[in-house]
Amino acid sequence: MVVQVKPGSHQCHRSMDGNQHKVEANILLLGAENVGKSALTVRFLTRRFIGEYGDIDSIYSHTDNINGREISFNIWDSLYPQDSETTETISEKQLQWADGVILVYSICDRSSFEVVRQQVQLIRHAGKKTSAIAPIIIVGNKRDLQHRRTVSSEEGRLLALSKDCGFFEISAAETYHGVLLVFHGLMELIKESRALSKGGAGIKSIVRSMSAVFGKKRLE
Ligand SMILES: Nc1nc2c(ncn2[C@@H]2O[C@H](COP(=O)(O)OP(=O)(O)OP(=O)(O)O)[C@@H](O)[C@H]2O)c(=O)[nH]1
Ligand SMILES: [Mg+2]
Repeated sequence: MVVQVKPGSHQCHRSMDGNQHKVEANILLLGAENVGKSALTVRFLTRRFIGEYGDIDSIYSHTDNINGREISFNIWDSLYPQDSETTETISEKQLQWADGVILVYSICDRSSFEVVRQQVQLIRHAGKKTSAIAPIIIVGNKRDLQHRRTVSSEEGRLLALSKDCGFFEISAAETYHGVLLVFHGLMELIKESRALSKGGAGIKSIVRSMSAVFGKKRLE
């Protein structure tokens, strides 16, 4: 599975970074219903796949150690709005809260891919107005269900490329490792984005450095 990343210039509104300090970030999970947002969240928090998750809209806190550094994740596992009269599928509050976004679709649910296409557009559009561009990773989940696939890897990768997002195809049901790469990958993008907005470095140099970090990877 291919990873292609490019960070934006999101504003940092918390303390952090610097080698000695704890790094903290707010990560928002979006996407249509039933795509595995809760499965990804619970996998990351507990390393387990429990199968059924219920309709929960919650924010979880989780501290991890990456390369000897304490990293604090606040994870908002959202619900896709069921109200058919609502055209806004992402609230302003969610966008203001998020330092980075994980957009999830199921590789065997074409309509969920279209939801991600709309949501990435909404986020980029909102970012243009505020000049705060949150890093995004697009995730094609349920990779174990190859026989029911309706969205090709290429389509997912191309959407991500065209919108300057990272991209992973994973199975939250089958492996913890892929889920870990998604969250850690997004944290890297958030840190780079903060460094960019602090230091005013050229975006191209950051893109190059991120390509060096991620390049093209294969899972499993
Ligand atoms: N085969 C397979 N099933 C999965 C995978 N991830 C999640 N599921 C299943 O898909 C269903 C929906 O998963 P959830 O994590 O609840 O999805 P969600 O996006 O949080 O759904 P809502 O909260 O209702 O919007 C559940 O039955 C999960 O067991 C996966 O990687 N592979
Ligand atoms: Mg859920």
